[in-house]
Amino acid sequence: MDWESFYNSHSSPASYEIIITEIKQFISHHENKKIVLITSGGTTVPIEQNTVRFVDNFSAGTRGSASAEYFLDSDYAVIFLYRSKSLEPFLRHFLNSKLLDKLEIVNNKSIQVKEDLENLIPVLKKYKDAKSSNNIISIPFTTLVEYMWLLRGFCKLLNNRYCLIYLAAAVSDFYIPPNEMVKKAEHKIQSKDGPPVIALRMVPKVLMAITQIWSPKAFIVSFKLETDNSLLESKSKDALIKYKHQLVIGNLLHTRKYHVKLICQNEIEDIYLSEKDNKDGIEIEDIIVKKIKIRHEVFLKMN
Ligand code: 9Z3
Repeated sequence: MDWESFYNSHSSPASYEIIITEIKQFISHHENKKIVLITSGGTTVPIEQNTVRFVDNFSAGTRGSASAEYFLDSDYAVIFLYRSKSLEPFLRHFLNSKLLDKLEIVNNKSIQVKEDLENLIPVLKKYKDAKSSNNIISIPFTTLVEYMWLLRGFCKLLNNRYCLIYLAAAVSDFYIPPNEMVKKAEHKIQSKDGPPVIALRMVPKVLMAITQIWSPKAFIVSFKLETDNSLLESKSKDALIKYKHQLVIGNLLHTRKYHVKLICQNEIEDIYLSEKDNKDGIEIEDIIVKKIKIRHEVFLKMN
């Protein structure tokens, strides 16, 4: 199925028009600022109409949410399109610090911080600054179809060289077309009928539409996730040749927090996070975003 037929056969998510209006307003509010669209987390593909079960793509949302914080530090306005309940910028630090154990109830009336949370003050400050200056807008998705609609809608609004599109979400390559799903499973599939045979179809590659039709003026960064190191460079380069965008970030599932490859037409740059950096609390996304910022600036000068 091509991407046009995909959109024709799947209706837009609830509140789609309202969300698009919000994003339009956000973009016009930041007319003179660089804007980054970050996608984050994994998509789900329901296997039943009334969904109890679904096929999910792995991603905690660390890459996307951490990158969002560093793009804000680098003076970008951020559109954060993320999988509902995956990690969010700033909030992720609180989830990691056993927050509930550090709070106590006072006189059954209020909540007091029992232990030191001072290390989170800079995070909270940055969150408050980003909110009060309206520098970040977060939009959740759950299913592949919601993601596809929102991605297309946002990309069409971001056809500008000041915009950066950073596709960190883990998007399913496979799905079940709605007409096939209805026939098989209008209601929850019953186990007494034995194991269902489910035929998954290919999801159309929308990267071509982003780079060629929806946002050809933007600086576009895609991610390539592999588990086999011997495929990472070649598949990333294939993507660059096919989609003609600016950068692929290659990573392997098990080393993604410590090593990535920035792959463009004529060079490959390895980024490693040293053990010392890791101990000092430095995140690889900080390095990635600094490097991308420089490349985006060069792109702006050249265009
Ligand atoms: C990535 O490769 C991300 O870096 C991760 C981040 C999903 C590995 P976490 O959120 O993980 O920190 O837990 N994202 C892109 C994955 C993807 O589906 N890429 C497609 C592919 O590899 C191309 S669009 O074919």
